[in-house]
Amino acid sequence: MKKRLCELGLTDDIAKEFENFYEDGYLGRVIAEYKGLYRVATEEDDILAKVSGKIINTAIDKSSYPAVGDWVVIDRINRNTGNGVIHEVLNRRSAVSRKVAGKQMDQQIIASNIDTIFICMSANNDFNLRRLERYISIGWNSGATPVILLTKIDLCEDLYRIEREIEDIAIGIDILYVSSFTGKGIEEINKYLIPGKTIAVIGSSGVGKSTLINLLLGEERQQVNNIREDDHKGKHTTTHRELIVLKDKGIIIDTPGMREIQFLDDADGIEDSFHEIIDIAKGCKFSNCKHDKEPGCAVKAAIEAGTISKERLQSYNKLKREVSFMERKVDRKAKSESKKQLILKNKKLRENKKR
Ligand SMILES: Nc1nc2c(ncn2[C@@H]2O[C@H](COP(=O)(O)OP(=O)(O)OP(=O)(O)O)[C@@H](O)[C@H]2O)c(=O)[nH]1
Ligand SMILES: [Mg+2]
Ligand SMILES: [Zn+2]
Repeated sequence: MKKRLCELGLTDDIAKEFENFYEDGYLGRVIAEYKGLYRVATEEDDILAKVSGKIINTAIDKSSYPAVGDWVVIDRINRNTGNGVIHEVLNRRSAVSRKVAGKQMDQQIIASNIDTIFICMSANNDFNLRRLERYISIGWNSGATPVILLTKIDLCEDLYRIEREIEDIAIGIDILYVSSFTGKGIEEINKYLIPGKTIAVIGSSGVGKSTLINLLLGEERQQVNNIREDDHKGKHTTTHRELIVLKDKGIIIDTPGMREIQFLDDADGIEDSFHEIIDIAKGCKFSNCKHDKEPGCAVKAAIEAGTISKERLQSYNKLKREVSFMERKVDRKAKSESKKQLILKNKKLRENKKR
């Protein structure tokens, strides 16, 4: 197999998909995304590329466009002749995505074909358990394995309390406690850095994602915020997603901090991150129990018994409400759009079959 593409995470599976379907074109991986332009790494070179007219014309939504981490078919492997053209996006094996509410509901791919997601949250005053729950549900949704990285532990005075709190909500997830400043916990990260495997680093702005990546890289490659901690609020230092190959340590994707407002999780992710509530709810008398005032509610009983916290249930209910609100909104939009999309989708399927 190709050496450089292997360093970029090429698997037999992807090589096979590429060979079965395409006779023209070359295989590459999207390593950065700018406005309307992508940087694609190929066996020979990194090329700037646009998407083909066909991709634009058959796009169903944002997620039909290439994203960082995607394996794509491109028309050249070196930059001898201007910008390249991306003709196809291979099936995504996994993807971190979020629903974005703009003019219309849209699915945005943050990073694709990833094996592990580092969910970063700082252990200082920004620590927020409810936000962490949201990130975890995005994590489970992706199809990759979420790992929690509690960052900046040098700034934390009561790590013990935070540890207890996280362990309660992050059932079945590895938790690492790190500081890029003191180097504490950084060793532990190594076991996740595996050649050919891709890690996406997500988390709010300013939690130290890029600082950590620079430390793992051993060079100051990613720009980090150098202003004093308190002045930094609200600014995004990393402005675009970028895939970086760590020598012999796999592949890592840096992302700009997400704004909370854009968290619109999928129902599935919520079910995964609150599975202890779902389990307990199986014991409720009514199958459609809202765990509010219904008699025979097992969840309420569990709260009284102290098995789960009241806040945890509130946060679960809140997320569920948001999701159903959004689904209704999307539903209305989808109805008017669905016919058009179905036609396009069928057309795309037919074209793929023909190849
Ligand atoms: N005390 C302390 N500060 C840190 C640590 N890691 C990063 N910082 C500081 O936190 C600030 C933000 O770090 P960045 O790496 O730019 O954060 P980011 O998550 O990449 O932020 P965005 O790119 O905006 O999403 C910088 O001032 C860093 O110096 C740490 O382990 N301890
Ligand atoms: Mg950054
Ligand atoms: Zn109930």
